[in-house]
Amino acid sequence: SESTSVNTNIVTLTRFLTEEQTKHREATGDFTLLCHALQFSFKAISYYIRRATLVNLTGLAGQSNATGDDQKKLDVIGNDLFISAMRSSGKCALLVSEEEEEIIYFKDQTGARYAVACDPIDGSSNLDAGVSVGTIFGIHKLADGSSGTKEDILRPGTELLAAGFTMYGASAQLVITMKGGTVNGFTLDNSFGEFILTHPDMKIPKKRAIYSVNEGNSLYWEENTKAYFNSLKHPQESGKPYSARYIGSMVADAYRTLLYGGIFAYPADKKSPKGKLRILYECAPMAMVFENAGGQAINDKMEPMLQVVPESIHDRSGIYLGSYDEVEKVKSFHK
Ligand code: P6P
Repeated sequence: SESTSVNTNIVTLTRFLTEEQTKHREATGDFTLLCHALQFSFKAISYYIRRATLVNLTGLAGQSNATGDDQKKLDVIGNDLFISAMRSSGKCALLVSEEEEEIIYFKDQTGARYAVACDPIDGSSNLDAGVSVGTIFGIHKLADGSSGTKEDILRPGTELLAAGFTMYGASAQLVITMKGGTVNGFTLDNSFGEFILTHPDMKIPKKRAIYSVNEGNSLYWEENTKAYFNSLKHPQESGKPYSARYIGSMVADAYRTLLYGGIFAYPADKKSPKGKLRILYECAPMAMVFENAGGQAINDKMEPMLQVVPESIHDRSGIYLGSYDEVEKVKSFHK
């Protein structure tokens, strides 16, 4: 028969999760079922985002969420979709959402062993402009004997079982990593509604002259932060200064940084002394992805982001996230 270039060894996310499960002999399959509910919510959110402009779902929903942002209709839909997917999985004991002031406890889920933190549509202020937004998530396992309390989610990122994000760009791109594992990228193939493994074992380049920060905050930065960013604007050994790339949607800025290398930063400053980005569903999940991809993530005190323990469910932190050598350069300015 003539040779065909068709790839018949297609690894779907479903198959990937099954293979992961077989690696853990003690696995009950609960984590796999939770991840299937997760992937359903990404497919559903992706569907609504693509239809938003058509069905005029953009614009304000007239409510405001936990963190005081104006809530857009899609935020509400994304949040509701995510909550119902977690509830129906039967495996989620409690959920922290950027859109919910308080923890959601699924008390009727007897035997549920997981606590999930998520930002259902991060970067949503960009939605009306058609800029890529995303869902960021982190999964913790309940402490032995716990039926699910706040203490089960106010944990350092080092204890995360899995974390990742889905960016709704030209196609839906899912990046997921498990504790001690590699980072794997999947692309949603709408023709048969499956996430296909397209970026196996992602590794972030060791360095790259790209920096990503909101320069509009520079008046409020600490002196050593200013000195660091100013140093990037002068010719480096290459003879050229760094390039600036800032989208203002963390998932999009993070995905580009993961693929191309460079540094993403949202430093704490005099305006936001604890930083802007939230630990549970922005900083910690992204830190786990970048660390497992060979990069680094630190806070303003130059401590590993994954060791930071949130004081409350919407607690914030400054963050530097990116290539290994680029984060080392940040540290050299903050001794
Ligand atoms: P700024 C979006 O609102 C978000 O939470 C992140 O997605 C993004 O990185 C950051 O805030 C952008 O903040 O102050 O630069 O607009």
